[in-house]
Amino acid sequence: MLTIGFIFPSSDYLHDPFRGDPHTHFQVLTVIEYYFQNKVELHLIDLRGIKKEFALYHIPQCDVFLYSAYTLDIKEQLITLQNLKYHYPASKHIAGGPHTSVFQDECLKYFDALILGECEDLIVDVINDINSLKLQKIYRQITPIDINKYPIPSRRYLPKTTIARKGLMSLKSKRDFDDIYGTTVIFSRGCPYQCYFCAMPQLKHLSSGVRYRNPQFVKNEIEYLKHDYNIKGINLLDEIGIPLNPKFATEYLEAIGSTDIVWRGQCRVDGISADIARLAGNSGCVAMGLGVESVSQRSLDMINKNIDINKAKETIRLLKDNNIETRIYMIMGLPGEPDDIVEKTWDFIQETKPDIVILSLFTVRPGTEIYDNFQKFGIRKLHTDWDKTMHMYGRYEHELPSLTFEYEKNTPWGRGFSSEQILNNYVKLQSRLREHNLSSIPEVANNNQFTQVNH
Ligand code: B12
Repeated sequence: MLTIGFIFPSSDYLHDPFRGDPHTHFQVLTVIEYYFQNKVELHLIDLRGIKKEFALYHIPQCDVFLYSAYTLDIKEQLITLQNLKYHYPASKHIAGGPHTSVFQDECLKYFDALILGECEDLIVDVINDINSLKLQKIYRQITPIDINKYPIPSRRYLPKTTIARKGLMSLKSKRDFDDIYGTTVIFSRGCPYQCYFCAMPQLKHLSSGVRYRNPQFVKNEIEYLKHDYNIKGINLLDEIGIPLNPKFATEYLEAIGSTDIVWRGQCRVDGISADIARLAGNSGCVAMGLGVESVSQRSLDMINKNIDINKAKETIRLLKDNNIETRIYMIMGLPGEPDDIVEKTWDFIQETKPDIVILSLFTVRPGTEIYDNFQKFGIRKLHTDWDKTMHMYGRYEHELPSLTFEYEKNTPWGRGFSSEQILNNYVKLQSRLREHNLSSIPEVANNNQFTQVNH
């Protein structure tokens, strides 16, 4: 029998790594089990909360180790891999995920094989090739798979206590959901947009467009979570939580609504009409995060966000009108920002009155258009210390933000901000948000109920 262990890294840069769940792992392990049943023994090796120096002591011996490589974790993942190779020299180490797609040659120096793109079909070849000692270096899926064809991603690879958690559904305005058990779900793959600051477009060479689970699948997965885990609330991790096509969005929201659950999610500002906002509220949506990103239309245009700032204002109002707690995601340090970005952002916040503002620092990640062509965006220099590509600060009491890039003095839009100025703007705005009880960052370390899973 082949023993396979899928590693989830410590994620120690997160204030609470249990705000999210390892969905890639649930999906991949479920698919392997679906094909190979009792011919494999599967482990989800969850290293969250474990100090990096002790992680190795928690990893069982396996024939094959799997890794989903994210840029922020790559250093830790490679240290784990090297330690495991030392102890289990015959073991095979296979990686997929965003970082491997961007740095294929580099990753092949360490991993025995890479899976690029979706793996539901390829994983069968990979395991068969391991069994017949014919493992190849690269497996690539270039056509999108049908995500409704496979079983519901099973949560049984982790303890029940890890899946059903309190605090995930907490709201700012009322305490009604503090004590209910919640978990996270993801019902879609991909995104049809090409935002220049987002790592997705590069991955889209491998699978384009956005695909959702069908409404019946969505309903079945929620019923499974209710039945097996006593889940009463869910947090949708999809990038576009409400599908953009109004007809499909209606069926989709009705499916969620029919399960009588409360839910929260995140979405673009442009998919929300008055009807959709009403339907979302009626289907149990209690909170929504909106990717506003910037109040500067020039910055929005430069990052190819494809939204009009006036639509952002309208969407905030539509959600609030339907009693949906509205959180907005904002970024400081984007190309194209005017000198008075802090004041302009503050004016926008006062005008639109979101419930919470989740403020991040701009981070240039590999796999993005800005990373590939940074000069076009007025950037003089990029740093490649991947450990520093965390975009939220202030969750640890004494943490000092830093940037991974520097603008030119003279940029295509005029004078570029120095790194110091950007950090000052960020800290100034963050402090003002805190003073007005609008920040997602808790004042007191243990009061973390509003902290988000951030992207
Ligand atoms: C849900 C999600 C999360 C979840 C779950 C992550 C997980 N590891 O399962 C949580 C909330 C935990 C999370 C956290 C973070 N995330 Co996230 N996340 C996503 C999101 C929205 C969907 C990923 C997902 O689960 N999809 C569903 C699964 C089934 O699909 P999949 O991941 O694409 O995997 C399929 C294939 O790619 C392949 N595959 C992938 N890896 C592997 C590995 C092996 C061995 C095999 C065989 C196959 C395989 O098989 C799967 C089935 O086909 C993506 C954006 C996106 N839409 O892809 C961002 C994204 C992956 N996240 C990102 C980031 C930056 C983070 C954080 C670092 C954010 C932060 N600072 O807090 C943390 C990292 C935490 C961690 N250590 O994992 C970036 C990664 C960029 C990069 N270059 O690394 C993305 C691309 C968002 C973005 N637009 O920038 N994330």
